[in-house]
Amino acid sequence: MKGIKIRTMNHNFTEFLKRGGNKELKEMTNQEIYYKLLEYVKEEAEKKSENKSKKKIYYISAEFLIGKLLSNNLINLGIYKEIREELKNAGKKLSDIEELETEPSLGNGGLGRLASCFVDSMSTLGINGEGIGLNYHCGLFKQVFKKNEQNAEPNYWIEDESWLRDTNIGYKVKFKNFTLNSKLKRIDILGYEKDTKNYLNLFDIESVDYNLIEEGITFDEEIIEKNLTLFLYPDDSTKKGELLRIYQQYFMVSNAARLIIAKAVEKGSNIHDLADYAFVQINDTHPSMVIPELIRIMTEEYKISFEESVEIVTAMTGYTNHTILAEALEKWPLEYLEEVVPDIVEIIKKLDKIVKIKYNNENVQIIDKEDRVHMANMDIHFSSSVNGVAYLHTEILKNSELKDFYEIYPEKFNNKTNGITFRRWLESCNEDLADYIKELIGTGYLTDAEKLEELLKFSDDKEVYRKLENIKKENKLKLKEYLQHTQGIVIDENSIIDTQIKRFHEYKRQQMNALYVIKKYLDIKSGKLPERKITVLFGGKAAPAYIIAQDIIHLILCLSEIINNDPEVNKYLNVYLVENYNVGLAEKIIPATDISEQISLASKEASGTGNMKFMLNGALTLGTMDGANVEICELVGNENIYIFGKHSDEIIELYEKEGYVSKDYYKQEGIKEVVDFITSKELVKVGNSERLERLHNELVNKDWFMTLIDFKEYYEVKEKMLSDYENKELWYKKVINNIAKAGFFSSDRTIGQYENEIWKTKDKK
Ligand code: 26Q
Repeated sequence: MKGIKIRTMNHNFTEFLKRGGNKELKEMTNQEIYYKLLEYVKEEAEKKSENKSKKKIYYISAEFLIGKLLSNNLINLGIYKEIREELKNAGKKLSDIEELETEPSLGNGGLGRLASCFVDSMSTLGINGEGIGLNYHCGLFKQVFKKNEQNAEPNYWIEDESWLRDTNIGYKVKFKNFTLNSKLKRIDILGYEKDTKNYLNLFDIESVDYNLIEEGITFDEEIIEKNLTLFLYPDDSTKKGELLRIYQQYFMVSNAARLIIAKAVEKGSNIHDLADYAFVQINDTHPSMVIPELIRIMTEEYKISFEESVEIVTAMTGYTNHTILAEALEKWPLEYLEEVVPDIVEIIKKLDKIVKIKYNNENVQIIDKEDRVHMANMDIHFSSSVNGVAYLHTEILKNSELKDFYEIYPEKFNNKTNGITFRRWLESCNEDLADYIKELIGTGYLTDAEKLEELLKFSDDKEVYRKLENIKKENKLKLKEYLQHTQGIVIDENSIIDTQIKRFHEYKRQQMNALYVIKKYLDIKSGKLPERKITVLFGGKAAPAYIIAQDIIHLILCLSEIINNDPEVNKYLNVYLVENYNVGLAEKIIPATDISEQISLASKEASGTGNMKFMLNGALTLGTMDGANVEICELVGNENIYIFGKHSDEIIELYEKEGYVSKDYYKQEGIKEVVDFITSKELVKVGNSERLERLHNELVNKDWFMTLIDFKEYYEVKEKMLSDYENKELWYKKVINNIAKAGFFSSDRTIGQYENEIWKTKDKK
C-alpha cells in the first residue's frame, strides 16, 4: 500500500472528471487518463500555500534529476492507493499509466539527483526553500547502443502537458554583446502530507530553436539567443562549448539573483538586510557567479558600498563541494569570462585583489598566474560555509585538497553527509518492502527514518528472512518483465543480481568489474563453475568527450555479446548493460538487486548516494572504504558489509609519491591473462580493435585510477559474497541489519542539519 495514510480529499478523481464533462474512466485511453491525472494533481497542488518564514533558502543547481513525478506526487498527497483503486475499478492499471510519463533529463548523476532529494525534503520538513536551475529542452543526451558503442541522441522531454507551470515572471539578462529576456517556469514540490509547498524554479529563454540541432547532439553552439537552454552541459572540450557553459551559468545566476531580491523586497527588505531574507546554497561551482552577480546588483543598483555588499553576500551564501577530482574543479579563463560577462569580471578582479592583499599563498588565489579564475576559491573566501558531502570527503577537503583554506577559515568547514528521500527510494519504488516494514514496525519511520532501527528486533527471525527473500524474488520478476518488454533483456530471477549503476568514470572503476566478469568467464571456460548463476547488471552514461569511459562501455557490451551467447557460459553468467540508464530504471533495478557495487578508488568518490538506495532496499554492499561507504560500514558493522581494497590515506600517499606502477601488478599471476583478454581474438571479433587496444594500453601503462591495485582482493571478497549468498539465513540477517541502519541516510536528516547548522530559517520568523 503506497502512501499509507489515506486522506479524504474534498472530491475524488472521478468527480473531478465529471466536473469537466469528460468521458468515463473506462472509456478513456491510458494517455488520456495520464493527462487528466496531471491536471488533477496540479489543481490539488494549487490549493497548497507557500511557506511563509521570513528567510528563504535558494538551492541553486545546474542540475535537478527529478525523475517521474506522478506517483511521488500522489504519495505525497496521500491519495496513491485511492486513485489506484478507482482506476482498477475501471479496468485500468496505474502502473501502466505511470509508464507514459516522460522523465525530464535535467541532470547527469549524483549531484542532480541529490538536489531533487533535497527539494523534496525541504518541502516535507516545511522549510521555506526553493530550487533554482535551468529548463534544458533536450537535457542530457539519450543513450543508444549501436555496434556495441554508445551513441548520443537528443532527449526531448517537454510535452504540451507537463508538470511545468508558466509564470509571468521574467527578467532581462545582460551579456557583453546582447541582452536576453528570461521566462520562469515552475514545478510544484509537494511535501509528504504537508499543506505547504515549495517550487522548483526553472529559467528559460524566450524561444529555443530545435533546428539548430545537427547530427546526434551536435548543434550550432554560437547562436546563444536560441540555444542557451537547448542542452544540459554541451560539450566543453572546445572553446565554443566552454563559452556556452559560461552563458548558461550566468543566465542561471543572474535570474536567481533577480528572483531572490524581488522576493526579499516584496517582504520588506531594504537590501542592507538581505541576509535576513535569503540564503543561497551553491551546488558545486556551477552557480558560483551568483556571488559577484549579487555584489554587482547591490553596488550598481542599490548603491550599497562594495565592502558592505561583500559582507552581506558572504553572510548569505554557502558552498557545497561534490568532488575532489582536480579536473572537475572549474577554472574559467579570464578572457572567456570577459567575452561573455565583462561586468562580472570587474567584480571578480576586485575580490581577487582583496585576497591577494591578505594572502600571498598561490593556492588560495582566485585568479592564478595563467589568468584562470578558480571558482571554488572565490566561493570559499566569499561565502560563510563550505561543506563536503560525507565524513571522509570533508576530512580529505580539510586535510588535503583544501588544507590551505582550512587553515585560514576553520570555522567555515563542515560536513553534511548526503541522504536520499525515502518517499521515492522506498515507498514508491519498493511498495512490497515498504508495506512489510509497516507490518513489522508501524509507520513511525515515515517521518522519523531512524525508527527503522526497530527492525533489529527481527534480526534472528527466520520467518522475516523468508518474507524478505520472497519480496526480493518478486522484485526480480518485475524487473525481468520490464527489461524484457522495454529492452529485450531476459534476466534469470533465480540468479544472484550484482549491479553497478552510475555514471561511467575511471575512478568509479566499472573496468574492474568488467575484469571480474572476464575472470569469471575464463573460470567457467576452464570448468570452474559457480554454484549459482550470476547476473551482472551495468547501467550508466559516459560523457561524449570522455574517450576511455566510452571504451569501457564498449568492452562491457562486447563481453555481453560473447557471454550471453555462449551456451557453455550463459547458464552460469549473464552480463547486461541497460540502455539509457535513468531515474526510472534505477527505481526498478535497485529493489531487485542483491549485490551493490560501490568500488571507487578510495578517496575519489565524494559520497555516492546509490550506495544508500541499495542498502535501504535490501542489497549488500561490496565496496571500498570511500565516500559514504565508510559511514555505512561504521553503522552496520564489518560483519554486514563486504569491504576490500586500499584505504584513502595509502592512495593519497601513492599519488603524492607517484608510487603506483600498473605494470608491476599487470605482470602478477592471475592478472595478466585477465587484462590481455581485452585484446583477445574473441573480443576483437565482436568489437572495435582501436577501442579495445586503447583501453588495454591504458590499463597496462597508466591506470591512473589504480584498477589493478585492488583487483585481486576484489575478486576474493566477491567470491566470499557469492558463497555467503548460498546461506540464506546468514545473508538475510545481514540484509535486515542494513535496512535497519539505513535511516541515517534519509535526506530529511541531511536537510535538518543544513537547516540547523547553516541556513537557520526557523530563527527568522
Ligand atoms: C565541471 C567542469 C566542466 C564541465 C562539467 C563539470 C561537472 C559537471 C558535473 C563537474 C561535476 C559534475 C557532477 C558531479 C557529481 O555528480 N558529483 C557527485 O555528487 C554526488 C552528490 O554529492 C556524490 O554522491 C558523488 O560522490 C559525486 O560524484
